[in-house]
Amino acid sequence: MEESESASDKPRPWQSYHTIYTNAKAGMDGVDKEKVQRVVYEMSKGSKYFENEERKEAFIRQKIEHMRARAAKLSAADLSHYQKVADKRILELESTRDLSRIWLHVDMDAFYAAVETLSNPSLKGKPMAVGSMSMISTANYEARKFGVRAAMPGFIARKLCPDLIFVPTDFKKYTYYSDLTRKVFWDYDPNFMAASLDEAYLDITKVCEERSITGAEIAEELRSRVHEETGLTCSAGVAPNRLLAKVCSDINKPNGQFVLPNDHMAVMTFISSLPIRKIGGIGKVTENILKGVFGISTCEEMLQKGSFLCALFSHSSADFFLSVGLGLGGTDTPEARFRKSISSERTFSATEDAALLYQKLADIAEMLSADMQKEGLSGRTLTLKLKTASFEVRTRAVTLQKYISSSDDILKHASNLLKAELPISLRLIGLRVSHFNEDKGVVPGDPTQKTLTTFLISGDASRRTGDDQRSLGSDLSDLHFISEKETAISLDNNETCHHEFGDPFERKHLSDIDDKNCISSINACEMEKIDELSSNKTAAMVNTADVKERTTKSPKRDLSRVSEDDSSIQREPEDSNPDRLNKEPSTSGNEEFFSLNQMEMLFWVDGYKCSLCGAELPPSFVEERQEHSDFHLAERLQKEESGTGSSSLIPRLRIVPKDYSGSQNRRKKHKSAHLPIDSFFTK
Ligand code: TTP
Ligand code: MG
Repeated sequence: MEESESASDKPRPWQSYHTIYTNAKAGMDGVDKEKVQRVVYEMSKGSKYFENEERKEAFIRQKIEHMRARAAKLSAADLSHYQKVADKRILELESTRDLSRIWLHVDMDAFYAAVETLSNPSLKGKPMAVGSMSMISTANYEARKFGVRAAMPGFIARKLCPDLIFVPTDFKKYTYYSDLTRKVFWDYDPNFMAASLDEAYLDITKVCEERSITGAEIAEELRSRVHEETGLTCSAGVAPNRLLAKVCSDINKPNGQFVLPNDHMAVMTFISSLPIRKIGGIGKVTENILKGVFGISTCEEMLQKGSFLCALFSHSSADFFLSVGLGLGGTDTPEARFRKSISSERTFSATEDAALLYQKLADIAEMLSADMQKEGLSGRTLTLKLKTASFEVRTRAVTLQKYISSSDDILKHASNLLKAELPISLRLIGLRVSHFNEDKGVVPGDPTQKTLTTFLISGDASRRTGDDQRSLGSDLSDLHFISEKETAISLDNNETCHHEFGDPFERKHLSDIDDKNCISSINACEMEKIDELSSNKTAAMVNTADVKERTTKSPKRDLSRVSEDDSSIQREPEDSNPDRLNKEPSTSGNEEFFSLNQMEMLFWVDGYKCSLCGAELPPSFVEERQEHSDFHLAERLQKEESGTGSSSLIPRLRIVPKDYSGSQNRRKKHKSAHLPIDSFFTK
């Protein structure tokens, strides 16, 4: 009956209701998109979530109109000028093309779901999702046929697929299997870059050369070795750069691979018809704007519309778009990316003897200081890396007001960072200094995020009960200027590779504009030059005094006040990113400001764990993360207003199949605390 209704001539309001849920992931090609749209529409209609989605849609429409008007105002002379600018830039970018490296991107298939199926083979062939009725982390390929996908509320998924089996998340298991895959990756590239638990970038140039073997052969071999070691399948993409390798790994999912040869023609042909949405960093909003304003649907069209892009977007955004049009992407090796920092680390047998740990720290500080002095370096950001006895990698950082290089200074600040972690059993300690004195970093400001900021802050850490919600950490995720460097955070052994080097070609070109009515954020608007000005004017700033007061409720948050002379907020500047939406006013007197970066850190504990429900979403899942925080806020507002949480958006039941009821307690502890609505808004 539902089907026939959708086929009738009745108005179909859901057709213009686009959420992340209707964006296909691998395995969803044959899905009835309209049906998914309708179910999502009907299930959320009238809810706060729905209202927010509508506001976001309206905002995008307004944005498109606004940009169209600006584009229409460009005179022939303007366009001819910008055409020259674009042509020049295209030539410059083209000259940076490096076809000498072979990159492999590997991504596990339906990772969490596949791991769960390994431990319970009875799930095989049945539609299942990992997560709960409120949110699912992923779905297996059987469930995807129904339109069920990651980051979708479980009750919507269940509506789409009534037989859907829910399995609670078990991060320990995923980490265990992730470690097994990483051991395999290591054999092909010891400097591999892990982007999340289930994906990694490997520079396989050397191994291909050494073994006189093609990228395709390495991909085959690596995939079968991963399968042997784990029983899980993965997919791989091989290409001349990381951006393309990632696109390629999705092409033949699941359990497949796609190779794009290191050949200029092949790259251009590949890119010519590639939909822009396939590119990491181009999400729904960017896609809508590019399509709606300039009619750009494929990567190649970025080049054709170069004059408009150069006229209307900031330099770095225009560069990114033109690079996409040329099929360029990051090719540098991890070693090269270390140039912006200097580090030293030591592995030892696991110990929890604090005195011993301090001694090791002192040795490392000594070595690091010697290296820095050899190179005449001093830096402002100090990062402590720890690997626990159970192989969990954590990083904690502090940005200081003065540059340091002496072992005494390094040790003093490093000790403070370590102290906050004790007691702890460690097998590795590392120290890194970055933000060197020749850097001209400007820390990002807080563009108009009053509402969301306060919401995130009020997601009170002291109420959280997840396993390791230790601190704000050093994690550098800034949803709005995410570059590849941030994609590893503390999930992996190799995470330090990612932190300090902006990769202009893998930046997520997203930003938030939070107009007062919009619960959450809208992406992509940072791209527009005009917004840089307007949002500066309206930037809402949150006094950290207030925040500090709240954070002191949680002893685990003390890292935000490491010492008197430290800047109280953990941040690492992104000097490589010239496209700041807001230049933060210098922090004079007692005034300090929260940037989006810090907001992100507050919401995403350790850079990847949701502070409200414990779901783990690394920064590479930009859209999913945004959707997730939107969802929580809508959920809370909804509950507040309805008193009982009676809306269709808020599931009252948590359905977990009997077999898994044992794990229910574990999930319960992730349930969010409910705060009064006032706490979400700055009065
Ligand atoms: P993905 O690689 O995006 O998804 P997947 O591995 O489940 O499926 P496939 O790659 O075959 O398309 O994400 C990896 C894991 O990250 C996923 O299994 C669960 C987790 N995750 C979330 O928790 N929330 C999310 O929104 C997404 C997208 C992933
Ligand atoms: Mg995957």
